[in-house]
Amino acid sequence: MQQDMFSTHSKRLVLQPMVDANVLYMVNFIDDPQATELYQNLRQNLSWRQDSIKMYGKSVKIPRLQAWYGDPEAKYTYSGLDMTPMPWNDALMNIKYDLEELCDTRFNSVLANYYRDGQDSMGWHADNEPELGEKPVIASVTLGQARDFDFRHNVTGEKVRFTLQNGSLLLMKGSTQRYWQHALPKRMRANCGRINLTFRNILQ
Ligand SMILES: O=C(O)CCC(=O)C(=O)O
Ligand SMILES: [Mn+2]
Repeated sequence: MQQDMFSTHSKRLVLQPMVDANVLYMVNFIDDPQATELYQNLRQNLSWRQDSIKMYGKSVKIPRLQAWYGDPEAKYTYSGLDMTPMPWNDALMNIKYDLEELCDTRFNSVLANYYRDGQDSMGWHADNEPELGEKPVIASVTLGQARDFDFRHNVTGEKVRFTLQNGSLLLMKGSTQRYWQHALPKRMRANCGRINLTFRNILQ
């Protein structure tokens, strides 16, 4: 009994019941006040940029700001954008170390996304670029406004929704990227900002 009571308050990575996937969720990877402080720090101090992508021959601004940090060799092509990493700062490096210990994996880069409000979003996609390898481990940390995050199975169309909380960690492993896409839909009522950090390992 006692142990159960404690375990609900301890930090736990919980395996999610999804077929063809290996998804784990931890509500409080970073405690609330610390996560909010980190949100403010990163919002002010990361080198945010708003990239454009070509759609039907037209240049369209993506609906969020992004920044790419990592080891110098961790170059990445994302939606046709060539991302050369900026050097790690202390805050990102500390999170990376904590994640590497928790997940027993190496990460050499992080894509930071800043959703300024509920109008900012990310469409359906999988993190399946060849430079991530066959079964990438992707550690996704949320700071700031809680937002819905959807998965959709490529074959059955099954949908699974998470509401990613301030300070939470979503870990995607195994064949998750092969069988499922994910998206961050717009939310009219979300009027605060959210930063998402997806730690990745780019293969050389
Ligand atoms: O903001 C999120 O939670 C998702 C970000 C994402 O899917 C990505 O960066 O590839
Ligand atoms: Mn993604």
